[in-house]
Amino acid sequence: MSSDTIFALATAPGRSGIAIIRISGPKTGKALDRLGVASRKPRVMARACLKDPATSETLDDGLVVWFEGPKSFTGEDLAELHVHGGRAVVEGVLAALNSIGGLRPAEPGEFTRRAFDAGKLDLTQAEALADLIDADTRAQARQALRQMGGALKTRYDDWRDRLIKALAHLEAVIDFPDEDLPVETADALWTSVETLENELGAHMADNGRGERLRNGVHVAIIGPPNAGKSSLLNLLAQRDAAIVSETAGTTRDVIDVHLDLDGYPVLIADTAGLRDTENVVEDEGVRRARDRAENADLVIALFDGAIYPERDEATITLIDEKTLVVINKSDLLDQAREQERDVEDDWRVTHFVSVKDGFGIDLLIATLTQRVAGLCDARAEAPITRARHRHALEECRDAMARARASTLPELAAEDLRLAARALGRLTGHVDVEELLDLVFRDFCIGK
Ligand SMILES: Nc1nc2c(ncn2[C@@H]2O[C@H](COP(=O)(O)OP(=O)(O)OP(=O)(O)O)[C@@H](O)[C@H]2O)c(=O)[nH]1
Ligand SMILES: [Mg+2]
Repeated sequence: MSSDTIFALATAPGRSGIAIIRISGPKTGKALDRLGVASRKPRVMARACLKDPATSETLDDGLVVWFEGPKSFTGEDLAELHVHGGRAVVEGVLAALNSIGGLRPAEPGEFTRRAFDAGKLDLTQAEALADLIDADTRAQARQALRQMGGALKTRYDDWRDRLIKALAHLEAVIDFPDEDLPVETADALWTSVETLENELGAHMADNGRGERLRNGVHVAIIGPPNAGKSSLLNLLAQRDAAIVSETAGTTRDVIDVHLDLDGYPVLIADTAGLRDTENVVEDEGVRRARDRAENADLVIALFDGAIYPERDEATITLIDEKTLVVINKSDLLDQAREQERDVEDDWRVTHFVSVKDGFGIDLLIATLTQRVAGLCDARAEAPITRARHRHALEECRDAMARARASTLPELAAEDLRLAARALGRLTGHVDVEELLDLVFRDFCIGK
């Protein structure tokens, strides 16, 4: 473990009421001495006048908390300086810390890395901490908090323990073929591997809920030109994100907007109206629109009510289970047309709306929210939140399947070892070095 003492601004840079500077490492106490901070009562905030070690000039009148290792986030001696969040104050204190021998600015994610090295958290918890800091919506924060509390760690550790136990049994069978091992040892071990495989399979068959909640649900608005797609996007975004005009073919690029639907993160895309065109730019827009529709979790197919019941074939062909069919401009539909809509069931119309007068919009948002929640709703248990987890779990499952199918016990043992190692990589138990950089790279300085 590194013996450097590190420091960094832990709060966002820029002006603020309060800024927090964190120091961690063996020289933390010395750093406090040099700043003129006397209090060493653990986990108690103390008022302190911070002085420049070189000039004794007052840098700030703030608060300091001292955490004596190992009872700290990093497991080392650690202090937090709560100072006034002006640029001059923060820079003054950071410069003062930098002037103290044995102290250096922290690398991105270094505090959390030290917490990991000290065994304060495993990799899934470190990732959850990053997710919590990045969480934009309540549901994302809830998921991150649950994972940070060890929901994934507990499960993966348990699986790994059971695999290692099965491996130990198998090795006993290999090493002592002539001993009087209970006959059921071999049977029991394979039953337990099969049970594990099933549990793993169930955990993986989560339809990507956790990853979706972490990344946001992708929704695409598609439809013929002039249907009001951009108007709908602007209404949902509550701002003029996309240009609206009566000219068909206005939107060319895909325009993405982030929405928070009842705590669920959504990335909604406005796209170019679908039509055949000679214009190369518009044609590229149409290609991108189709591409988005294909890759989206949910699609809103928006039709132009001004020409209803005439329908746009290009859009109709894209309708599938993930599509909400919406007719816009219902303000233009007369009574007769409204009755007609009841017969048109092959359209699979779910909503008539008018972006212009707001008709049906609340219901559309409610349906959208419900569908979004259904796609990423976290059940009580913790779902997989990253592709990294999924890859390791796949590797583990495949290795277990190979082990069970193997006719040579020695080969089966090797596969069980690989399976356990895959789980170990998830939590950071074995083979972690190359992974650590990957995981901590996403952190910013001060975490
Ligand atoms: N009457 C009526 N007009 C609407 C409604 N919604 C949109 N419009 C109008 O329809 C026209 C086209 O709207 P846009 O939002 O630009 O349509 P679009 O689907 O994005 O069109 P493209 O980008 O060309 O594919 C504009 O003049 C809007 O003001 C509505 O509910 N009722
Ligand atoms: Mg548009």
